[in-house]
Amino acid sequence: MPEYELRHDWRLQEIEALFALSFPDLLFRAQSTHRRHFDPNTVQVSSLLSIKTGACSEDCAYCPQSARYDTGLPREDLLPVEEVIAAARVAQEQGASRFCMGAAWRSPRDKDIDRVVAMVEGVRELGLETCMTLGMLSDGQTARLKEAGLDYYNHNLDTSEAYYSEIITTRTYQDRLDTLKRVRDAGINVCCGGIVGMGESDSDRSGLLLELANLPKHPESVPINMLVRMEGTPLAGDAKLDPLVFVRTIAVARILMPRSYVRLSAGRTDMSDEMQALCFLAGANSIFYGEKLLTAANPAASHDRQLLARLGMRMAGTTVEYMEKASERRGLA
Ligand code: SAM
Ligand code: DTB
Ligand code: SF4
Repeated sequence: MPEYELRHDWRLQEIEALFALSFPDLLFRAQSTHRRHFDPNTVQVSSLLSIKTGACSEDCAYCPQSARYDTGLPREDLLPVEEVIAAARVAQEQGASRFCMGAAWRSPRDKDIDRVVAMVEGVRELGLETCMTLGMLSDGQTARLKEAGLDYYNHNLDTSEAYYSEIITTRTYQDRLDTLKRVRDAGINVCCGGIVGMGESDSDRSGLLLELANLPKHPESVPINMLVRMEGTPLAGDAKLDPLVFVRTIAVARILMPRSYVRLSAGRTDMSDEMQALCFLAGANSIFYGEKLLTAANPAASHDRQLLARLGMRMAGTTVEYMEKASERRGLA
């Protein structure tokens, strides 16, 4: 692979220039990059479960789980481990290869970690990859999660540093970067991306991708979420982003982070099949799969299977190597 492809020294103007390419030029470049590193017809699928819902102390303007907004969302305490394992089993039967568990916390309390660790161990035992998103972590917590065998930790930068304070005031951009560093240093794979369609400028979208691409190591997984305008949140009435700008954002992410999985994440219920096909062409190679994200709707699993079939694409199975490890753990090898 040419060295220039894994850069960590991007300048904002260069990224803005990629966004400014003609749509055919941008998509051709993104698809060419994609093909050098991935099978362009395969999509990794992850399923999500909210393991603790609502009543969150933070003020993220997009989020229905913040205690500050009246969104009518029922709150739920940390789920029992068996309930989480049962949901993971269903996701696996539907074809998911990774199970992502999300909690509406600013950061977990140490006393929550024992149960969270049991969830990671139980889901791994099924032969699924594991991902958690629990907010900010301490060094001790990342060590516990690593020891439990957590594969990925999701913690998003959400937007550019410049626009961040318009969206969240209860924790800083630097707090997020600090957690990402702890996760990376603990040897857990990083899942980090953001949200577009929150009223940010073109330059903010470039700024978000600049931060991601210039991290010391590219995140293994980069979720690009389209804002889901949730009733009762400050952003509920925001104008819809031009779908072609969303596709461009995916394409630029693919060019900047050639070896990362770029996930076409939240917001797919508002996207046509054709728009999603364009996102795959632009280099997206991962989706959230299953009827629900954390609290918002997601396309039906059967619809996604049909869409991939219509496109002649397929879901990536859990890697053989991973399945072998799982059966070894279960003493079946
Ligand atoms: N509380 C933890 C945190 O904030 O890190 C973990 C869960 S939080 C819901 C995970 C991510 O979901 C957020 O960082 C944000 O990027 C995404 N998200 C939340 N609400 C969203 C919405 N309405 N539309 C799109 N993405 C959303
Ligand atoms: C991510 O980037 N998107 C997912 C996952 N990481 C945790 C969450 C999307 C949440 C959409 C709104 C909801 O379901 O509440
Ligand atoms: Fe809480 Fe996470 Fe929602 Fe922010 S995004 S309000 S931290 S659940």
